[in-house]
Formats: sequence, structure tokens, C-alpha cells
Amino acid sequence: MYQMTGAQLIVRLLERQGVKTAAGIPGGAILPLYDALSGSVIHHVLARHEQGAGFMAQGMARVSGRPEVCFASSGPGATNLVTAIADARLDSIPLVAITGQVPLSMIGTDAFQEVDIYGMTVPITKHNFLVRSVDELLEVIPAAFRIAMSGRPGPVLVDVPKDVQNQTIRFAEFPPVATPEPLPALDMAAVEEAARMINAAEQPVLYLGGGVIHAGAAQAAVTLAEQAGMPTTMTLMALGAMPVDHPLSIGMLGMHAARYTNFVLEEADLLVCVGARFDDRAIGKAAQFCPNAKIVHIDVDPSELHKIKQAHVAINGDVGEVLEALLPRVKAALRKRWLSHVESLRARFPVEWAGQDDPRTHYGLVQAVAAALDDEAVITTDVGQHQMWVAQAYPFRRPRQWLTSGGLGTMGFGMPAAIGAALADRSRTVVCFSGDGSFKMNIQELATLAEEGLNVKIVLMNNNSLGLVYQQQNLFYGKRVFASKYRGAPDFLKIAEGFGVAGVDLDTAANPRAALTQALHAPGPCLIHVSIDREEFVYPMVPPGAANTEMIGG
Ligand SMILES: Cc1ncc(C[n+]2csc(CCOP(=O)(O)OP(=O)(O)O)c2C)c(N)n1
Repeated sequence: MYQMTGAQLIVRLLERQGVKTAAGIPGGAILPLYDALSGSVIHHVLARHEQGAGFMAQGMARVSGRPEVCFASSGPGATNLVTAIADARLDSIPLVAITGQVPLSMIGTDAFQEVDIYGMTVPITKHNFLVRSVDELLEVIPAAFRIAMSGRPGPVLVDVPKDVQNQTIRFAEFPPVATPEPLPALDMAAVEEAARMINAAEQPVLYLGGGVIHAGAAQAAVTLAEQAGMPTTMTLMALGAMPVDHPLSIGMLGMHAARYTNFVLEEADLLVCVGARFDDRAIGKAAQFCPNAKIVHIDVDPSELHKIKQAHVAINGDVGEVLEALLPRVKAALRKRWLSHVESLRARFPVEWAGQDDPRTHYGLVQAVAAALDDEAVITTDVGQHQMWVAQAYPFRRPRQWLTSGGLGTMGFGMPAAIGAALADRSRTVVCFSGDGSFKMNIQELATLAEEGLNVKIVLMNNNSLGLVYQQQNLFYGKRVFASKYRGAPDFLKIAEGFGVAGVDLDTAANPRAALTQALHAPGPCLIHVSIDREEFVYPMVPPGAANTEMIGG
């Protein structure tokens, strides 16, 4: 017979689940859990803001592919987690958020630091729990992990009242360690039909989404592309699924794609969509996306099928399993005519990265960082122009090399996610490309970074503005620039120094390339500061609401 408190039980269940590291901030309503955590093998990372803790857990999960854990206290602690949870939901990241709550008898009394975090997170979690007795924990904690990792991954919140944490439980056996639930059997008739359509197509395109990365199916997707001679495009979330320099890669599609990529899609007669969801940033105006193509849609989440585009064949299942089932049924094809047409479009609309030889320009900086690192490095970004420049110009070559907030587009994601990535695998160099607007949204996590001594390099692309907003106002609001240029200009290097993080200023470096390389290779955290011309915009660009073929610039 085991006997322990609810708090101790939670910690034991997390340990049994294989949790090695978790991030959070304590407070009154979660102190029993923290007390139990103090005696655990789990490494607790003390974030400086709960949103930072949520993104650290996300960073770990995006690298490991496993559910990772964050903690917050009740009330403001819990509400500070909300953005990171919503972000995990939109990018399908397995996350288990555990919050403290006021004692059961006080719920509903507007007690100190009481919020209904259960109610608030209903629409942004895959599932959530309010635990009402210590006995429930035996089921709820494993269930949280099982739900987070089964099928389409996502965030689960477990709200645990303080008295439940303090209750004593006696039990005979620990529940089994949670594993993903099996998926329904594949519809083999649909697989056969998809294979027939691929074999019959003359101008097929493979369209890969983040689901390919989550499912560990990148290699199978590349094999399918090679076998069937299919040019392959990737969403922002799928970058790295096929190496960018693979001859069949036509790069990212959508709002900031290369021109030729969107033109290739325009001419497709079959679109094989794998683990992607026809997001508006990827497809532009839905009615005009791939106007001539039949659609095969493969997704683990049945609610994505036919949601935005009616599929001719829809297959619900693990995308890796579906691809393995398709491969023996898909004929080897060279598709010389189609591929040479794709090449002619590529040659007609060449991708050029202006200033690419100068590490003090936006593209040049991205390429100089890439040149200094190997493919083992992990790259995170914040949200804005810098995010799109990195997506366009960084040569991603492997799954989970690239962590970005795609669905929610959350400024402040980059640095705590980079901390999480480094916590998940301390052997890797992690680079966070940030903008000066985004960086300030979780700048306090420099303290956490310094404390943990992680190998995280922040490349701060400083245009002293909310660049992407400034760009939109210039292009679509008659150049009426409002609330997007900063008047103050903080000294980021001094701020970093104040937090105990070393810095390098490429603006003043005699040899910026050498200084960059040295900073990237020196162990430990570092802030690499570069001024970027505010008038540099992200091109090409599909104007909001337009079709992908109506790109401007570039
Ligand atoms: C939390 C949050 N607030 C507001 C926005 C809207 N937004 C998108 S990009 C952007 C500007 C980003 O500025 P910065 O981080 O400096 O990057 P830059 O575009 O200059 O590269 C803003 C305000 C957002 N995405 N996230």
C-alpha cells in the first residue's frame, strides 16, 4: 500500500511519465505541489513570467515530440499561462499545464486569486480537468498525458485545488504510464483511391504541414515525393520536413512564399495534402487556391477534413501510417515534363536574397548564421518580419530544427521556446531570431537563461519598430504610420549585461562575420545585436484577403 499526499502523487506520476524538466512559478495555491517537487528528480526551471514557463515547456515539446509540463499558481499565475496554452493548441503541441486552485470549498466565492481557469481554457485546450478529490489524480494525470499525445497533439490543463494537493491518499498500485491511444484502422479503399489519383495525375504537388513533423513522417513524405516525382511545398510549420535543397522542394507556400511556388500550385492538377489544414496564411483566398487541382487530404484529425477545402479523397489516420500504406501502391514516375516546367518557373522567378553577402542586412544575417552552424542547431523565432525572413532564407534540412509560433503568431515566443529547446537537449546550439518588439515581450527570461547557463544565442534584428505593422501600414493603410515606430531605443546589450548575459554588437564590430561566428561558437548564452533598416520589407507578399497568385514585390 502506498500513502502520500495529492501533491506527492502528482510529482510521482510525472516522474513515472518520464518528465525530466518542468518550468513554472510557485504561488500560494500551488505551494503543496512545489513542496513535493523540491524532493523530486525533476529539474524545475524557475521562469520569470508564467507565459515564459509555458513557452519553455512548448520549446521542450517541440524538440522532444513528447508532452512537457509547466506549472502556475491560481489566479494571475494561471491567466499568464493562457497565451502559451492557446499557442500550443493552434500549433498542435503536446503540453500539460498544471495549475493550483483555491480550496474546493472556496471555489465560486471570489476568493483571493480565484479565477475559473477551467472555464477560460475550455476553448483553447484539447481537454481540461478540475480535480475534485485526491483519488481522481490517479486517473487524471495519466489521462492528461494520454490526451496531449494521442492523435493530433495538443495542450491539456489540470487545475488542482490546494486542499486536493494536501489530501492524503492510500492506494495499492500506480496506474500504468500513459501511452498514445491507438488510432482507428485506415480506410484502405480511400488509400487505394488516393494512390490511383496520384498515379493518374500529370501535375501533382505534395503539400506538407506540421502534422508530418509531429507524426515523425518526414522521411516517408520525402520517399513518396521521390517515388512519384512530386514537387513538394511546405507550410511554415513543416519547414525542414524535406531539406530545402532537395531537388523536389519548392519551399514554403503562401503569404511570403517565393513567387514560383505559388505559381506551381496554381497549375497543379492534384494536391496531396499531408498533415496540413489549409490555413489562410498558406492558401490565401481559399476559392482561388489550386483552382485546377483535385485534392487528397490526409490528416489525423477528422475535423480538418473538408473543413476549408472539399477533398476528393479524405483519409483519416496517422499520416506516417497512411504514407507507408500509400508507398507500395504509388507507381515510380519521373514526371519529366512537369518537373521541367516547375524548373522553368523557378528559373523565370528566381529567388534572390538581397544583401546576402553582408551579415548586417536581414537576409545576409540569416544566411551568415546558417553558414556558421550545422543542421544540428535548433532555430526559434519571434513573430514579425524577422520570422518571415528566417522562414524564407534559412536552409532548414531536418524536422524539429525550426520552432516558430505559426498559428497564434505570438510575439514573445522566441526566447523562452529557445530556452525550452536547450533544456530538452543541452548538446545543441539554439539560436533565437528576434525582433526588438517581440524580444521585449518576454525579455525577463534573460534571467532564467543566465541562471540555467544554456547555449542559447539571441540574434536581435533591431529596426526599432514593430516592423511587420510598419510594413502593413506603409503598404495597405496609405503610409499612415501610427503606433509602430518606437521613440525610445533601449540599449539591449546593457540590458543583457544586467541580466548576466554576454553581448556582441555587429553594428560596431570590425569584422561582423567573424564576430558573429565567434559569438555563435562560444559556450553559454549570448545576445547578438544587429541594426536592421526599417525600410526593409518582407517580399513577396500576398495582400490580406487576396489570392496567392496576386503577390506583390519580390
Ligand atoms: C502578442 C502579440 N501582439 C501583437 C501582435 C501583432 N504583431 C505582429 S508582428 C508585430 C510586430 C513585431 O515586431 P518585432 O518583434 O520588432 O519584429 P519585426 O517585424 O520588426 O521583425 C506585431 C505587433 C502579435 N503578433 N503578437
